[in-house]
Amino acid sequence: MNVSDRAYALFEEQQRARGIDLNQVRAQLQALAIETPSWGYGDSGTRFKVFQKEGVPRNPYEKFEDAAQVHQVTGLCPSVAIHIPWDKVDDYSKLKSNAEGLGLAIGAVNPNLFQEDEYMLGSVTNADPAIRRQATDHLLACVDIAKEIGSRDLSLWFADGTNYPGQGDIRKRKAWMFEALQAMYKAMTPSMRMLIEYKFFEPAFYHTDLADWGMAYNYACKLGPQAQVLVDTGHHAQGTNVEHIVAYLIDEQKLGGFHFNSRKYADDDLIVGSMNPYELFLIFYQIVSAANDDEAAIRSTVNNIAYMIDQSHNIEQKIPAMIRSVMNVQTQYAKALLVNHEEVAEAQSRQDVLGAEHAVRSAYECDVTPLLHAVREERGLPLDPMQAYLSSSYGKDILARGRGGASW
Ligand code: AFD
Ligand code: MN
Ligand code: MN
Repeated sequence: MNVSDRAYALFEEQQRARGIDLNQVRAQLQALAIETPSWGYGDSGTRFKVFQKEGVPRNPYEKFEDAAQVHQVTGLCPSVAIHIPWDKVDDYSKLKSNAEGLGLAIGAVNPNLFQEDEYMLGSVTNADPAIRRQATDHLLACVDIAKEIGSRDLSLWFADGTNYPGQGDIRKRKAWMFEALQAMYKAMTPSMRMLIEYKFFEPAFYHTDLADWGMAYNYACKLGPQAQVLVDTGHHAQGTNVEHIVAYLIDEQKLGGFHFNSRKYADDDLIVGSMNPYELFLIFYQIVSAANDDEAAIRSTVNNIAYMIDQSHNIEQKIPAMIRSVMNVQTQYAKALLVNHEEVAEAQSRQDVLGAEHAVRSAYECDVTPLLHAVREERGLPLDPMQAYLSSSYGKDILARGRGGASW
């Protein structure tokens, strides 16, 4: 037995003692897929400056090439989300077949309604009907793109909001938002989903038209079963119990997807799991526990959650930052799969507060390295994806692209 086999055998024994069957855990880990965003590979910055880096993709095709590197070493990222018009191309079927050639699929289509000058005072909520029409037409154009490339999910985030009391009519804007969403919803095919994202601040600071999960949930309910809520982990006030929101939305069959990132103060582009890995673990604990629910509809909600990264890295190397991010997600998911739910339930029924807390925390405290190695080995993936990427020549080769690549 070599070292890694010995480590795995020991791990398996420890988990057996905790009542965990690793065969099931391994199958669940093999099924994990995390979408990466095309905009995470381009140049980005703060609101003060977009930094131009050497080697950044110059077009959507090159963004997919970089994304393929992340998938190649991690085996976790078979699809890439696109942002329109940032990833606008003449021929979407060509973009699709190119992606397929790289072993990738095009994932969620993200309409962009915050780039044009017209949208300064709002897009779908603008007081000018012509601007609202323009914004709605863009949403409809994105449905057509999704049809052409066979994407299931349309992810919607709006920069709409106001900076001053009285600047806009909040109730009118609410109705206008619904009108636009409804027009889009009606244009979708039965297999498509609309994922509605919320954010309580930025770029508007007095009010945001879609400020929290309750507003997103309300629109999703009014629209119908193909509309669900997207939880961007960085879009909450400090101290918000995100896993509670997750559990609640799953229970209402309204959780459609995640944008993973980490938010320290106001920015949400930091690497997921870098600052608060326990929160990420607790989010997955809720998901894993719902995955075992008696009700089929709850299980199906969980099985259809779209896991996506939403990060644009400014000071990090872009491809390694994406690798780090998806590995952090995989690690916390692996730990959550080690929770013994019977032990938790028994402690809960005894009203044993510390016993229940221990049952959850003890899974987090397991070192899952041997498990992740085994899962990677099973698929012929490098045991250390980061090291595999860094020791390849890809990072150096792309420097030939020069500076001044695509930016958001
Ligand atoms: C911005 C928003 C939001 C959105 C993303 C892509 O904060 O997270 O998902 O752009 O549109 O980062
Ligand atoms: Mn987001
Ligand atoms: Mn964001």
